[in-house]
Amino acid sequence: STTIPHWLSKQAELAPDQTAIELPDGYSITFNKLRQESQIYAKKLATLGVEKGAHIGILSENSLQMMIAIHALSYIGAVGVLLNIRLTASELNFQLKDADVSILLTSDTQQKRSDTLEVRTAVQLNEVEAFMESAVSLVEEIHLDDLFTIMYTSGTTGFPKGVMHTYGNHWWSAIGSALNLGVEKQDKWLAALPIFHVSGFSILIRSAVYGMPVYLLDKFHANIVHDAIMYKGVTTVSVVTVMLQQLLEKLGESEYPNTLRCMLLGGGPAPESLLLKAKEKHVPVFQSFGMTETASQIVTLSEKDALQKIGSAGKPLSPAQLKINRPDPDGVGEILVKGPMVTRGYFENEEATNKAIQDGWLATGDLGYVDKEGFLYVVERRTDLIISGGENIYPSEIESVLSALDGVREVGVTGKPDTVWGSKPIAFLVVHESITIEQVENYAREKLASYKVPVSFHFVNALPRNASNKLQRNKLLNLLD
Ligand code: S0N
Ligand code: AMP
Ligand code: MG
Ligand code: MG
Ligand code: MG
Repeated sequence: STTIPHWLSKQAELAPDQTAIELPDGYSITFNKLRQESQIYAKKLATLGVEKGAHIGILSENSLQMMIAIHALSYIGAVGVLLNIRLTASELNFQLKDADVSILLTSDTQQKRSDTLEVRTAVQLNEVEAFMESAVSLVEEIHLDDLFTIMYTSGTTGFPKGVMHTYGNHWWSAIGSALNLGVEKQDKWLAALPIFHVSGFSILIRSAVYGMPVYLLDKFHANIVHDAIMYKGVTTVSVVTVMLQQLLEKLGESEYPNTLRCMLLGGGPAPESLLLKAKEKHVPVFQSFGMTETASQIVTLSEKDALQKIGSAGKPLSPAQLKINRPDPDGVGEILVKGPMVTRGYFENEEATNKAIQDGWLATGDLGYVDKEGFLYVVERRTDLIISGGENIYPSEIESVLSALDGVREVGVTGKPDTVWGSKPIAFLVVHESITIEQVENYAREKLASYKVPVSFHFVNALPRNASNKLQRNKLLNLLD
C-alpha cells in the first residue's frame, strides 16, 4: 500500500514553530511540541499495553489531551474507537464489545461512570502522564490502507454499526477539503464539534496535513465561538444547523470581520430561512453533504455559488464522484457516492457492508437530485432517520429498546419537527393496562442517550400498518389529531 511520512512528524519538520493548537484560555502548542508530546504519550500508552492493531476506546469531551492521545495511537499503529459521551452505559457497552475494545481512555468527567462500562481496562487520559515510557519504536511511515479509527453510526436495524476509517480515508478527506475550500497562510480552524464525530475529528486531521492551527473548544459555547471569530482571527468554523442559529442570534445586527472566510455547515438539512438570514448578514456559509462513512464532507457548496444555488449541498469534491440511483421522472433517487475518502465498510459486519457498498459506490440512504449545472439537492432520507442537532437517531433503535419493557406490546417512533433541534423523536405505544407513561419514560431515560428520549409518549389502541402489517411511520403523527 502507499506510504507517506507520518503527517504530524512531517509538520513538525516543515513548520516546527507554527501553532498547532490554540485554546480559548490563551494556551497554545506548536507542531514541534505536539509531536514531542504525542510521541512521549505513545511510549507511556505502550507501558499500559497499547500495541499495534489494538482497539482503544476514547470517551472524552474535546481536549488537548484527547488530541495528543489520538496522535499517540497513530504513532503506535493502534486503532481509536471514538465514543459519543452522550450515550448511556448500555449503549456504550454495545459499542465497546462490538468494536473489541480492550483499553478505554476517558476524560476525568467520563471516568466517574467507567464502573458501569464493560471493558478490561479503563484509564483516565491524564493518569497516563504518570506512566513510564516504554522503549518501543514508533511509526514513521503511515500506510494509507491501515485502519485508524472506528466511529459508530446508528442503523436501520436498530443496532449501530462501526464505520472503519483508514489513514487514507482521513488523508483524502483532508485533501478533498483543501482542493475545494483552499488552504490559506492565515487559516485557523475552530473545532467546537465533538472530536468523537468525524465532523470534529476531521479538523484535527486537516490541521496535521496542512500545518494549520486549530482553535479548540471542549464543546460548543456560542459565546466563545462568537468571540473567537470576532477577536481571535479564526478563519474557518465547522457547524451544524442549531449552532448556526445560535451564532446568528448572538451576532444580532453586527457582522463578522473579514478574517472569517468559511462557515462550513453540515451534518443535516438546513432550513432555507436560516441560509437566507446568513446571507443577509454576509456570513460565508458553505453548505455541505457528508456522513461518517465519507470521513466528513464529500459534496460542498462554495460561498460564491451559494447565492444562485441556495439550498443546494454543492458539487462532489475533487477526488469524489456522485450519481443518482434509479431517478424518478423528477430526477430524484438515492444518492450514491464514491471516492478515496469513503469507508471500506463496517467493522465485522459484512452484511451491512455489502448492502451499502457495491463496486466502490456507497449508497447513502439519502434521496436527492442533481440540477443541470451539476449541483446536488438533498431531498429527504429514504430511510426513517431523525437528525436532532446533528445527532442521528433511528426510530427502530428506540422501538426495539422500548419494546423490551414489560407491558409494552407495540411501539412506533417517528420524527416531529422541532424549531430548535430540527427534529425530535416522538413515541406511540400499544400497552397493557398496567403500565404508565411515567414508567415508559423512566425506562427510556435509563436506556437511551437523552437526545434520543422521545419528546412525548402516546398510548394508542393500534399503530398504523399497511396490508402486509408493516408499520407506517409516516402516518404516526396523524394519531395526534
Ligand atoms: C448542538 C450541540 C452542541 C448541543 O449540545 P450542548 O448544548 O452541548 O448540550 P449539553 O449542554 O451537553 O446538554 C443540554 C441538553 O441538551 C441535550 N442535547 C444535547 N445535544 C442534543 C441534540 N443534538 N439533540 C437533542 N438534545 C440534545 C442534552 O442531552 C441535554 O439534555 P438533558 O438535560 O435532558 O440531559 C451538540 O448536540 C452537538 O455538538 N451537535 C453536533 C453533533 C455533530 O457533530 N454532528 C455531525 C455528525 N456528522 C458528521 O460527523 C459528518 C458530517 C461532517 O463531517 C460535518 C458536519 C458539520 C460541519 C462540517 C462537517 C465536515 O464535513 O467537516
Ligand atoms: P452522520 O453519519 O451522522 O454524519 O449523518 C449523515 C447523514 O446526515 C446523511 O446521511 C444525511 O441524511 C444527513 N445530511 C448530511 N448532510 C446533509 C445535507 N446537506 N442535507 C440534508 N441532510 C444531510
Ligand atoms: Mg466483535
Ligand atoms: Mg448547552
Ligand atoms: Mg451519526
